[in-house]
Amino acid sequence: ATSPDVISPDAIRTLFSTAMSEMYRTEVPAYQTLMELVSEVNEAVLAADPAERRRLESAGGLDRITEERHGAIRLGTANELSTMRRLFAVMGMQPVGYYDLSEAGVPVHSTAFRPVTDEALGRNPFRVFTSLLRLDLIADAALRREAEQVLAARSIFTPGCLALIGKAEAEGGLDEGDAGHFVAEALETFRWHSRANVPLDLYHRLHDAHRLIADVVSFKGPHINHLTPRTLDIDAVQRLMPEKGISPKAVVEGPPTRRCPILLRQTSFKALSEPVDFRDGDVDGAGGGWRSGVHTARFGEIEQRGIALTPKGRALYDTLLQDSRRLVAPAADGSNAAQYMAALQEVFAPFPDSWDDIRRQGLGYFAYSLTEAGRGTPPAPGTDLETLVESGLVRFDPVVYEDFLPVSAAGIFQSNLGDDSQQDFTASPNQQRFEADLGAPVLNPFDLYAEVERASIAGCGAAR
Ligand code: OOG
Ligand code: NI
Repeated sequence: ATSPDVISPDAIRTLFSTAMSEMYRTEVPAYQTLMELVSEVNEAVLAADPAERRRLESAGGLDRITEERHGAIRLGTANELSTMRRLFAVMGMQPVGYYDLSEAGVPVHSTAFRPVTDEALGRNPFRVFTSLLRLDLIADAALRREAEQVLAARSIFTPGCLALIGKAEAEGGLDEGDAGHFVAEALETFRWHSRANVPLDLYHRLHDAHRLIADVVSFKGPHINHLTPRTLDIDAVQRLMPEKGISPKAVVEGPPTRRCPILLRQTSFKALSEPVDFRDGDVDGAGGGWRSGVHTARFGEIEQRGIALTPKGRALYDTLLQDSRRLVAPAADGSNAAQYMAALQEVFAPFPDSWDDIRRQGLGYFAYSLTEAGRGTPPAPGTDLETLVESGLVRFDPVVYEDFLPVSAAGIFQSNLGDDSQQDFTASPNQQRFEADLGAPVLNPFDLYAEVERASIAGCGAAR
């Protein structure tokens, strides 16, 4: 039974995302600089485009833009992943989508924990891209066993956090006091640790197998590796970053610049090299002392979100992206960045660039609502949707893409792992294994967008 004092999971999510942002700001000062730049650019965009400001205001999207951010973590074991699922559930975040990154040379597979209803997204869209390390892709069996032992011995959640997750499950939520404690305890899992869990020698061997393995295995917990604010003009932020002393990666991932933004565009700046103390002795700490070294893990990223595409739209996007990359493969050192961006722009020309064309061709999801005229003269239930749109009684707004893109994510990983870490793994998506480790199926993002569209049409009293 749900206790009467439980507060909304959305409120806990907001407490948590605020606390994470504060923590990251003090840990990574460049994040603060980036946040300031993004809010300047967003203000400028809205000042220059009053129509867009009004549209965002009326669609209820303006408030959330300054709040908006996502983060990312990388986990080591099935138990960590399934417990993380329970932790995020306390904050109303569900696993959505399956991303296989082995294909792109990164030995992980991932999901995004996020709110799933329109209402919850409107309150606070905070999400966490969560990857699980795939030790099965590591060739060296002895090293794999060593890594497994280190991971098996760590516990990334505080006892207090585990107790409160259990309490939330048993009582259908947390009251205000418990929610505050829960957020403080959960934050510990995401904190940076400047003392490694392993001796320097093992760190080097893990690092040689893949930098990502060292990042996951060597530490006490899955430090949050970036927090990403949302911008309304990613090209402007990319251009202005160097002026603020931040050097961005060479190319913006995702679709090209367009009038009608689709899916997700992302760029990041390089990870910081941070001092770390490694154990001097063996894994058990025998030997006593510490040796200093460095580790590169944490970075900054920005994103611009566009319309969620239908399976048909997404297939077109995937084809065009592949075509552009066949024409010009973006070099890790950025030497052909301009050619790549030009090729992208050119190859994407066939993708319609007006909301109405995107809608008519069934490429994107839209939310329908009654216009002022429509509210004045409510249409008879079951009136044909197109008729209502044509007669100006119903309007449509693009549904925002709330998820991630595997090729882009791989580009973000790569740019932060360093150019030396390009490695070939056999592509081996294994959603079944991922879901078994997660302890639940992942939700299908297309179903969620289709439901938003369907509900909006029903809300207008229209039929399709
Ligand atoms: C995650 C990289 C992917 C995104 O926004 O696509 C990502 C990671 O580096 O752990 O953050
Ligand atoms: Ni990210």
